[in-house]
This record gives sequence, C-alpha cells and structure tokens, in this order.
Amino acid sequence: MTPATPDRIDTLRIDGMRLLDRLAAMARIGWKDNACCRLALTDEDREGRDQLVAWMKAAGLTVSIDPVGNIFGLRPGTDPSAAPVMTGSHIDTVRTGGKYDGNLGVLGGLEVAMTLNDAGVKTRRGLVVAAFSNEEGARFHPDILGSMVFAGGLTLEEAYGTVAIDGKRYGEELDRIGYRGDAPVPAFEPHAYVELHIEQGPILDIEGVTIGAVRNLQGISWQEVSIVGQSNHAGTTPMHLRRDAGYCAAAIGMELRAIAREMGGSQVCTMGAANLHPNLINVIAARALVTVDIRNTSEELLQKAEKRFADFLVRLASEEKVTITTKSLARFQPVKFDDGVADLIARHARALGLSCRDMTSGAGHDAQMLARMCPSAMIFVPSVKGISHNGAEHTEPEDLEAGANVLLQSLVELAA
Ligand code: HGY
Ligand code: MN
Ligand code: MN
Repeated sequence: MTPATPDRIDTLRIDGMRLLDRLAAMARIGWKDNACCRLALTDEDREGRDQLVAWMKAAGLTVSIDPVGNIFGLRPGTDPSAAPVMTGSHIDTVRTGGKYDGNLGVLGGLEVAMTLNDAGVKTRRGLVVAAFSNEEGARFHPDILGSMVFAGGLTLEEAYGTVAIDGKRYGEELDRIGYRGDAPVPAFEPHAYVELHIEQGPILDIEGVTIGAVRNLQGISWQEVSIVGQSNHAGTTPMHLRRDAGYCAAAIGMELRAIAREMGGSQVCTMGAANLHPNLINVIAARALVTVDIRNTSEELLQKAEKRFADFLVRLASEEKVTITTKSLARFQPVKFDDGVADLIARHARALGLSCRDMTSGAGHDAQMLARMCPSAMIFVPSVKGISHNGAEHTEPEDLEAGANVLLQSLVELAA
C-alpha cells in the first residue's frame, strides 16, 4: 500500500452501491410489519451483530467485543503508538425502526475502511468502527448504555443489573446472545470521534440542505411515572368518589403538551408508553405506568420543565387522591460538540460541493458519550419529511452516499 497523497485522497470516494446493498441487507434483519425490529440483545440483534462482525472480518478489520457488548473493528494505522480515530453508531433499533437510524453510522464507517483498503491508502492513526450496545434504550433503560460504559459513565455492574421492559436482565441477555466480550473497558482512548447519522428531524429536508455539521445535542430527561388509584365499577362509582389512574395518565399527557406549548423554543415533551391495569372497559383503572421524555437544548429550561412537571404531579395526586411515584430512567445534560471537528466536517462537505448548515441534534446519540473522552462531532444527512423511529424512515441514496463521503474525508484528515 502506498501512503496517501493529498490529491489522491481528495478524489477518493466511497462505493455507493456497496453501502446501499449493506444497508438494505442489515435492514432485512428483523424486518416485520413494515419496520425494523432489532431491540437490544434480542435474537434479531444477535443476527445483526453476527452479520456486522462477518463483514468487519471480511474487510480485514481486527474485531473486538467489550464486556457490555460493544463491537469494535480496527483498521490499523502505520503508527501503532498513535491513538486511533473512531467512527460508528449503533445497530440496535426501536420496535418500529427504520433502515438507517444507527446503521448508517456503522456501515458508513465500515464502507470508509473498505474504500481505504481498495485504494491501498494507509493512515498514520488506526481507524476504529464501533457498534455500541443498546443505544436506543427502548428495551433496556437508559439509552446510550454501551457508549456510556465505554466513556466511564456507567459501571459494568450497573449495566448488567439493568432490567428490560420485559423483565430480562442485561447481563443474562448479553450472555444468551453470546456478546459479553473480554476487551478492556474502555478498549482505547480515541484521538477523535465522528458519527454519521440521519437527522431524524425535518430541517435539512425542508431547507434542501444535504449535510448537517452537528455542533450540539439537546438535554434529555426520561422518567417512569407510576400512579396507584383504586379499581372500581365504571357504572356505579360516582365521579367524585373515583381514584382513577386512567384519568391521571391522560392528564399527564395533556400537561406535557401544555408544558411544551407554553415553554416553546426547542422544548419537547412525550408520553411514549402508557399501560393501565386492569385495562378493561368497565373497570376504573387501579394502576397506570407511563413514560415521560422531556428534552431541551438548555439545561436551565430543561430543569424548569422538569420542575413544572413535578409540581403538577403533586397537585394531581392530591386532587385525584392517588399515589404517584416517579423513577428517573435517564438524564443527560445538553452536549456541546467540538467546534474544530465540526468545522472540519463543514469544510469537507463544501469541498465536495455539498450544501451544509450547522445543526443541533434533537435525538440522543453515542457521540454525546464520546464527547466526554475526545473531540467529537456528527454528520447529519436529511430524513425525508423528518420521519424516523418508523419503518417509513427514508434518506435519498445520493444523500446517504454524500454523508459517507464527508465521513471518509473527515476521518482521513483526522487520522493523518
Ligand atoms: O431517544 C433518542 O434520542 C435516541 O433515538 N436513542
Ligand atoms: Mn440513532
Ligand atoms: Mn433511534
């Protein structure tokens, strides 16, 4: 392999068809009811992991798995003493996942490694492609669990003890699918980290911009709210005697909408899951369990929204004579990415003749954990109509390819 020369690198491009084929093949794993379902540590997730490991090995990468199930593929550099540059994302999905959320960052990184192999390009720093475990947090809370362990934000014991929404423990499920590895944690200290991801929101699509240089990511507050009232007869119980957990769940949904509406700005609030017991037409619900997702780009405003919601719950419990308890499931402050890396992304986007704008990420990503360890930033490509966490999630092939080319150029410069 001959060392990279600047003009050769500038004209280097990924193999778009190969990337699209890999994305389609990965999307077929766990595809059902018109969406992709590879919840963390399920059989479908194992199948996706096995496929990724096979592709990494076929690309000549050195594959390692860490004790929380993070997968790393290393393309060695010429200077083994130099910290590697890292890219990646996740291949676990929500229950109604799309084809690109997470997969684009992992398979885009693999495509970069294969393109460098094909061109015989050597880089001084190694290149690591990572697939972090349980980024979504849909089955096991919190989200970004794998990258949080990697970055030292969660111990292995805390991770192993995490209980899924279906009652299974993380450590047991990890053993069941055979992905409790023995690589050290963290496997290494990256020199820098760049993550390619779909925007999952509507901004790039509406503005007709191809690349987002992501400079920050909003704060996230997840909690589970448990309401205990009293089941009673739906027909015979006068309204003023009810202790109706079902009504309280609905009131919570209404209050979250009011908080978002009245706070405005980037404030978003979501009641994503709601379960009533006994969940029957003629029984006043005795219990309700709902999840609350509150996000804001400002830590101060996020705390203000959390306080307003907590005060509302106190009033609701008193007015409805129910017992309300909350459990925090995840809490991350807003993240500022590295402007130097974001500038580099924007520069390469423009050098490739692509439109580019600065972005804030509304979604959580593994990059927010890597930002605790090394200079990190993200590359966004448009999501058509901003749809994501939905089987209809779509990004135009030329935008997928454009994002991977910006990733290629960014990683090569960082690995020089
Ligand atoms: O919830 C999120 O923001 C991410 O999709 N896990
Ligand atoms: Mn994602
Ligand atoms: Mn997601």
